[in-house]
Amino acid sequence: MKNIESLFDYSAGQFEFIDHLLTMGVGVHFAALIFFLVVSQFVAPKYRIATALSCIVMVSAGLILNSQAVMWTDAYAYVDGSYQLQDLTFSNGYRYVNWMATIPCLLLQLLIVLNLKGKELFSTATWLILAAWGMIITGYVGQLYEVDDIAQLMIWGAVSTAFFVVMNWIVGTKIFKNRATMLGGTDSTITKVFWLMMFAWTLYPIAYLVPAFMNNADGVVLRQLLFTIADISSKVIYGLMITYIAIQQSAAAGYVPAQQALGRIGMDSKAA
Ligand code: RET
Repeated sequence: MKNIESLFDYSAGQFEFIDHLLTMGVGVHFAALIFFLVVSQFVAPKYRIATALSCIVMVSAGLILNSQAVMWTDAYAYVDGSYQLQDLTFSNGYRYVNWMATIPCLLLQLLIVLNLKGKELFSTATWLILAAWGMIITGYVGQLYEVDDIAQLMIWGAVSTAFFVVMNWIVGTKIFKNRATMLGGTDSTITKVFWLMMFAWTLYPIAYLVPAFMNNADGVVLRQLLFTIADISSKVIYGLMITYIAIQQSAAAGYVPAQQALGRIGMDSKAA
């Protein structure tokens, strides 16, 4: 199956910009990994899995972006003043497969800071993960047609979007219902998380649709730009907000390391 990246030649500027975007993505995710590892000690055990899940997402995304960057530079060579495809091809399909693991992690960390427990946690997570997998699998199939059959791309994209809407609906209802249980004034932060998700997650279907509205080398550049903004927002910034919420709730629940990290009590105090 072909992808639109294989159809065009790229100017040095276009080619290098994509290489820089992908490489920056690697750097940002691994830098954020160090941050999450260091601050996880300030998060109460009840919420620590949320921060651990961010660490897992950072490793997974950092590695896939590294392989995307290597694949991009391996696939083309500079010939007669432009970058042209050689024996290998570049594919975005690896991203979709990676989402099968990262999206469940992102959703689970949300449910943890929303204080969902027991049966409700299990059933909400199950429905969300099934909807996410339905969205990804149908989207994966659709992107296989992006060169040969735009109608198929649109049909599979529409089915995938139906799953996306269901997933967002569940996310929205849980956030707006459960934010009343949240401690330390974090109910307003979780509302911001909701809008961040709506913004960042919507960039992925726009990137999917690029072959339908910008089928040229600039479209390829735009697609990698959209993916990079989406990745950093939906994983790194999102993870920072989730961990901020986890630390605030830990402090409000009386967890001393969180209170110390927030400067609410001195280093030698035992309690607030
Ligand atoms: C697809 C196919 C076209 C329709 C829709 C899609 C949605 C993709 C999304 C991806 C989110 C990815 C994240 C990754 C984090 O690691 C599959 C592109 C709606 C929402 C958050």
